[in-house]
Amino acid sequence: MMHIEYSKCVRAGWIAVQLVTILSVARGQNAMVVLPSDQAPEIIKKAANIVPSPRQFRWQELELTAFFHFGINTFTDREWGDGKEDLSLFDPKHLDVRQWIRIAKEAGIRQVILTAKHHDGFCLWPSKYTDHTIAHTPYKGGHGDIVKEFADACREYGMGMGIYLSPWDRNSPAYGDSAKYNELFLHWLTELLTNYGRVDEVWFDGANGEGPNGKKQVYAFQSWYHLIRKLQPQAVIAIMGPDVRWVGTESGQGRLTEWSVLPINAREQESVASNSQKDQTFVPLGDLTDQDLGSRKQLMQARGLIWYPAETDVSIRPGWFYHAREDSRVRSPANLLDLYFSSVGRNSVLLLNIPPDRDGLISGADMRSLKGWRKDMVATFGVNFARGAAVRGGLGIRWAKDEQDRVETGTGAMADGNKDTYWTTAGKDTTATVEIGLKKTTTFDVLALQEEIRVGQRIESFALDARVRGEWKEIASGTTVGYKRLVRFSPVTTDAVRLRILSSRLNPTVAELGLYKLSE
Ligand code: FUL
Ligand code: CA
Repeated sequence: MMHIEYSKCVRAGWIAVQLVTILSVARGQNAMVVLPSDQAPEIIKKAANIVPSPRQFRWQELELTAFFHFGINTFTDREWGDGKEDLSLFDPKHLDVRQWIRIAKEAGIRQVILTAKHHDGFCLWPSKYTDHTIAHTPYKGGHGDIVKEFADACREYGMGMGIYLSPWDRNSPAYGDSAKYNELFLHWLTELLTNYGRVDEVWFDGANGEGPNGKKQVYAFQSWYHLIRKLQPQAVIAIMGPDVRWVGTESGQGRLTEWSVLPINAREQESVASNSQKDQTFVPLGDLTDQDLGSRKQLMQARGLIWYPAETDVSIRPGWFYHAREDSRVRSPANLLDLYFSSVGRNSVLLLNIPPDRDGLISGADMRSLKGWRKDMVATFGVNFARGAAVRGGLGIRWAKDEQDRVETGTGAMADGNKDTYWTTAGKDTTATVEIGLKKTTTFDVLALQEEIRVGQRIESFALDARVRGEWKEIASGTTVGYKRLVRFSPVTTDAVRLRILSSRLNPTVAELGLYKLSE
């Protein structure tokens, strides 16, 4: 998949120089300015208080999202179309979008994204602004609208709805005439964001394969973001956008240390300060494919800090589009479970691509894998052996939007099955040792930790011990937690564990601690 490799590089390099706009800075907490006079402790404290915007938080909690790559490439057997395809090839005879959504839903997926237009410029909706659309295909005699079918099915199944709209366009004659194309792009966005109901995610790809002699198009991202905020304010703008960042690889492997708070290099620091309630433009420091994006060392170089969480996009097959030759190379249920551990379990959201075939259906192999995966997920995470445990040390709090409305709930908040209650240290302690008495002796091999990220991401290092024959024995450890951290280890049988928080940026929180047993 050489072109996928290529797109990766392009996207990574592009992000490094891309300006990210921070719109609607929520009371200075979704983004903060670092002053030249701020010393290390002040910078760390600021980082520990940066929180997700409501739209970012909603997205983070979804955990599992899916991509449907479907378009003219499905019929030409290609990954990147050149925009010159014969549209009479597009003829999915048994297309059933409800089947896609039902299968995704049964797999535990909560939001889905459709490639409304890929790099070939072919629109799955009958846009008024180009002829290169579904209206010029045999599908439903030219009266089809797959974006509409998709939106309707999402609504029917209570599924979040997202749109992928490729900035790179190999068909549009306007492409390369920057002002003209940017205008056109606004028309496409307006159609997609006004005619189909609620949209929850807009995904802008960074891929651009134009060679040295190719057309040079400068994208007017700022105006696109403004339009999205105006038409669908709840939608997160992902990848080439300010709300969600690319994890930096298409392997499905997130970083073992993943910070959602990143340093940025404000273009003009004074203007950030004076415009903190308005739209502001920031430059993320460095390359977003780097291993270390948010450590203390990185933060020291920051002129600003933002909440910019990672999304892990990966395909269930080698390619993004369906190819019959890959039917035997669909990821197994065990492999999908591994993906869950290496994405969601590493403070990221999983975006799993499931490409419909030429009939317009999710094919059998993919369906079977997804079913098997779901079964394993339920078997593993159905019962939390720590639920209702006695937690010794610290205190418990019910999260409230307004700081003054916080209510103490008792330390059991750490494992009460409620993500709105959390455990924290008394006072300003940044380390802690907490004994957790289980209700009965059990065998488990997975630790799940979740921070209350609505107060910030803070934990830098932790370990878990089990009491075995009267002695504490370390069984798991890790660095960052964030929204969720999963650690697997050899099965342990005990009735008591001890969580040691070894380092954090401010008093740490644990919204939920889970102990699980992988299914055999
Ligand atoms: C890449 C694109 O070039 C691929 O075709 C695919 O859409 C993937 C999700 O992003 O950059
Ligand atoms: Ca809780």
